[in-house]
Parts: sequence; structure tokens; C-alpha cells
Amino acid sequence: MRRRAAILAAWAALCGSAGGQDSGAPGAGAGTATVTGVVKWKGPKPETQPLTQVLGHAFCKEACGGKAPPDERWVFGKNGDDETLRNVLVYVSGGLEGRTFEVPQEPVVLDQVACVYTPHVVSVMAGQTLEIRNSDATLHNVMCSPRNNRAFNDGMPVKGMTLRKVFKNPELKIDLRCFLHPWMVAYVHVLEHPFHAVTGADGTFTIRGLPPGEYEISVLHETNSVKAEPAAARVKVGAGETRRVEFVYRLAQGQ
Ligand SMILES: [Cu+2]
Repeated sequence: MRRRAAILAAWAALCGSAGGQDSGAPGAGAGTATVTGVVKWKGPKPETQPLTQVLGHAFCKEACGGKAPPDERWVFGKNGDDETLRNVLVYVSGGLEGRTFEVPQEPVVLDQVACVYTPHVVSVMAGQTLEIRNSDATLHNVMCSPRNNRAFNDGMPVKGMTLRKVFKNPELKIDLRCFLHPWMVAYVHVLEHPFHAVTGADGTFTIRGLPPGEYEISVLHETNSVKAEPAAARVKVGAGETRRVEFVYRLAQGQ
């Protein structure tokens, strides 16, 4: 019974809530403007295969209930009649130059549940804590070799164990991998400000607490095989206002 509850909890964590990772409430110096929206998908989709390797590992097979988990590189959802893409970073890529913001005190949590990183993609501000948890009663070993931050390689042998890591410098697409389970991969995007979010199951995102201004908003998927339209959106937002932006991803030509 307990095992069943753990599996259900794991799947609930994997499936997550409908909305995307919220940018939260940045600290002092930030404003009251909001940029929200959706990342849609158009056209043919890449083929996706479940992570069947998981079933070759006794603990992981049992932990995932004998059903291979999905490859979260491509997670398509729905928003009304539109198809959407999950796990896309949406961030302010212009309009904040020369400004500094407080680092959010709340850590961003990245768990290891049933031998899968949960969530698959997170974003943090440089200097913010990333808390890596192990909810599995098996050894995971978290390897990270960034280009612009300190590398680490830490074993997490005990269920409930946590590691607290801080990436000091902005860097996109840092991958975390597990030495023992080659299918395990997660992406950490480190931004120089707190205005970023990751799309949820319905493709939505919300970036809160922006100062009033004119911004460029960009999107980033972990693969290079997609093309966004627009490549970057321009948005002007006043204090207390909310503006919507929409991106459409499709496979890049030749993919
Ligand atoms: Cu592992």
C-alpha cells in the first residue's frame, strides 16, 4: 500500500500541475507588472519513445510501477484547441540592462523520483539555491559540468538526502546527469535576473514582479531542432498591468 502511494506520488509529481513554473515574487527593487502567455506547437511532431532503459534496473522498474516513463524532452499538451509544448524556458532577454535585483530566497527544488529528475527543466537566478533531492531509496549520483560555473559530482545514497547548489554565473542549458542511470537528465537555466519561467503541461507560463518597461521575451527548448515564432517577442507593460505573449514552436527545417 505504501509502495502504491509512493508510485502515485511520483506520478503526480511527474505530471505536475497544469500551469508552468511560476517566476514567484522577486524581492525588493522589482515591480508589479506581469507577462504571461503560452508556447504552442504547430506541424509534425518528433517521434517520442518512453524511457524503456528504466525497466532494466530493478529498483527503478519497481519505483515506476513497471511502466517506462515518458522522455520529457518532448511533452506536448493542450490549451483549448491548441497544441502546446512543456519544459520551455521563457525569459526576459532584453530591457533589464544595467539593473540589479535581489536574489530570491526560496530555493528551486529538483527532485529525483522513481529514477527521473522532477521537474525535467528548472530555471534559477544566479546566486539562488538549487535544492537537489533524492526521494528514491537508491543511490543517485548527480554530475554537472557547466561551462561557466563550478562542476560537481555528488553521490546521493540515502532517501531524503538533499544537496544545495548555487550557480554563481548566468548560463543556459546546464545539464545534470546521473552516473548510474544514463537516461536521467535535467536542465538548469541560470539567469542574471529573476524574470523567467518554464512552461507547464498546458504550455503556459507567468513572469511576475517586473518593473514597468519595454522588454524582449525569448524562449529556449533543450534541443536545437525547433524554431520559435517570433524568435523574440517585444512587450511593453506598465505598473500593475498584465500582457500576454504567445510563441509557436515547430520543427526547424531539415529536422
Ligand atoms: Cu540515478
